[in-house]
This record gives sequence, C-alpha cells and structure tokens, in this order.
Amino acid sequence: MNAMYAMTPCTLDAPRLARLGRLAIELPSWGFADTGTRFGKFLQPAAALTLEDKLDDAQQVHRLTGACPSVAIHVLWDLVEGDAAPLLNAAKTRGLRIGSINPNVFQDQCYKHGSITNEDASVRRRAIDHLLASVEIGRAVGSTALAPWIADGTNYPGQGSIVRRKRWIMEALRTVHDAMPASMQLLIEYKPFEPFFYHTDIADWGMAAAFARHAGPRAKVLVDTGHHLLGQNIEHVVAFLADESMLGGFHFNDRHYADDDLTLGSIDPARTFRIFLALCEAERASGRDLPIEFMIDQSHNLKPKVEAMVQSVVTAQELFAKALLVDLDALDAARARQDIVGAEECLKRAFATDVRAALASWRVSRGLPADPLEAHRESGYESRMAATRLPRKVSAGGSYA
Ligand code: PSV
Ligand code: MN
Repeated sequence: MNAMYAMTPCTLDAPRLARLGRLAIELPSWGFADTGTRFGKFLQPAAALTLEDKLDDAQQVHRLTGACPSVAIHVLWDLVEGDAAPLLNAAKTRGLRIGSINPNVFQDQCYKHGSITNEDASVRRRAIDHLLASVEIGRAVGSTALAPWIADGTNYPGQGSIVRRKRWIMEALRTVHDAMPASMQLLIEYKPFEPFFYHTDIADWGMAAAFARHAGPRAKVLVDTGHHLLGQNIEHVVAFLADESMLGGFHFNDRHYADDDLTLGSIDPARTFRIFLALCEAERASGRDLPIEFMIDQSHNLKPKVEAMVQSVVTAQELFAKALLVDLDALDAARARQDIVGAEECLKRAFATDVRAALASWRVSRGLPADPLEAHRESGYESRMAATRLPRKVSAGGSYA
C-alpha cells in the first residue's frame, strides 16, 4: 500500500470504549404509544396506553442496552400541568430518570393561529403560562432540560407579521429562560415546515441560535435530524453550533423526505456517522465530552415500538463507535498536506470497519446481552405486553381488527 494511505489499524481501544460507555441516549415516552400519520393510526396490541406502560417499555430498552437511563416526557400527553410527584415516583421505581420536559403549545384549539405568536394576547399568555408550568414540572422532577417545540407558522403569504411574531417569541423565550432553575437548559428546536407550509417561525438552526442567544446563557439549539430541508449538510450545522457552544442536544431519527421519524441510520447511516464525527472533532478541540443531550424522537407506526428503539440505540452506538475510530491525527495530517483523497480515506476506513463483534464483547463485559435486539425477542416482552395491554385497549374502545 502507498505509504501515504498507510494508517494505523482501526481498533476500539479502552478510551474509545469508555467514551462510548458515556453515550447516554434519552428515550421519548411518545415513541411507545400508538401513533399514526395524518391519514390514520395503525394500532399495535403491545403499544403503551399509560405513562406507566411507557416507562415499562423504556425500562426494557435500558435493561437491554444499559444506555438509556432517562425518558423524555410530553406535557399533556403524559401528565397534565400540576402535581409531578407520581411521575417522579413512577420513573424512580423503574430505575429511570425523567429527562427533557416537552411542553405542548400546539394541540389545543386556541393555538390554531399560533401560540406565543398569536395576535390574541390572551392566547400568547396562555401559551407562556403553559411553558412556565412545564418549567415547574421540570423543577419538581429534577429535569435538566426544557425542550419546547414552537410549531407556530403561517400557511399563506401575508397571513402574519413575521417580525412581530419574531419579537413575541424573543420575549416569551426570555421569560421562560429566566424562570428556569440554574440546573436547567432551554433547548430550542427548529423545523422548516409542518404543521404550517408557508413559513415556520423557528425555521432553521440560525434562527434557533438567534432566539437562544436572546433568551439567555442557558438556552441552546436542539437539532432534530429530521427537521431539515433536503440537501442540508447536517454535520456542518452540528460542527458550527458545537464550536459556538450553542449545541444543546439532538432529536435523533432518520428520514428520506421530510420529518419521517424513521429509525436512526435506517436510510442514511453515513450521515449519522458524519454527525458523530463532527462531535468527535469538537470534543477533541475542547478536550472534554460536550454537554449535549442525545435524545431519540421517533414515532413508529409500523415497526414494534420497543424493537425500533433498541435498534436505534444499537445503531447509534455502532455509528458513534465508527466515528470514534477515525484517526483524527491522520486526518489532520492529510488535511495539512492538502491530501483530499487521504482525508476521505480516513473516514471511509473507519466507516467500513465492522464494529459489531467488538461491541458485542463490550456489552457482555458490562453484564449486558451481546445482542440487545435478539435478547428482546427471546424475552417474550412484546407478547406479554400485548396480552396485558390489548384487553385494556379494547375495553377503552380501541379497534384492533
Ligand atoms: C415535532 O415534529 C417534533 O420533532 C417535536 O420534537 C415534538 O416534540 C415531537 O416531534 C413530537 O412527536
Ligand atoms: Mn423533535
């Protein structure tokens, strides 16, 4: 082989495995419940009905992978505003932590024309009050992140004053930021379209970063990997935000067209690998693990939900492991000599390395199943849950025929 391309072998050594072991992935409560498309729901007998069911499912994923100690919750879907003690207890008894609190200012009828951007001051007030109530839930359960998705936007040119709406968002997010305990971060999520189709008030990472900067020092950007226009270079966004100390977290999923909520890495594993590589480079530059929340945001209509989550976690670990394998010194040396092919080969070599056997032994060394997906199937969890949940669903009026 040409000496120029002779690189050190790709091995997952102890520091790399240690870093992998510190990758904690948060599960979304809503990913375990029956959900659908805008055309209908395909129900699953084993899907969760209650918050307790969702936490049971999250516990199963954590038991199998050892990587998912926290669960993101959605206010209104999981609990109403107010007493959060039952939520805290339900998580604790299962050895889990409540992670990000996702307020809900998009489903109530009053938000038809916007929440914190509504022309009606009483609706704006109601939305802010809900965000503040969500902060209180977070405080009560010891959550470290409030993750509001502001779905506001318009469908037609002229429908709203983009500037007035921008200013209302700035005001609202600053109010929320200032109400948060010091231990909490405000993660601002962006999305270019849906549910509105002409303009979205927080359409991209640049707007989210501007809103975050205005809100205060504990406000950062949340990158949902499904929330980009086709062709967006997501790893560039990630590298840029990380270097600006503005990257607060991820909502991981994959997509082919829009916000498809598909299993991480199912469509384009190379992109997820490059996103992880951007993080590895940022971590090397800063000399420490970045304080980022890695969260899954996926809602599966067709795949069994627990399986899809296990698959996503295992895929995240595999792709992070591959990114950790990139020889960053060799990469930098190739860049220094302006060797484009050499640099690209550093990436290709790591991405092509099959890490599955190494990860299987790593899992076993940590007392975990070598193959979490296989262990899940062998456990019979899915059919046990179907047996206990289906009758409850049918008696609640669900139709599974
Ligand atoms: C919106 O598409 C979103 O990504 C937000 O994060 C919501 O909280 C979540 O999906 C709901 O499924
Ligand atoms: Mn999301």
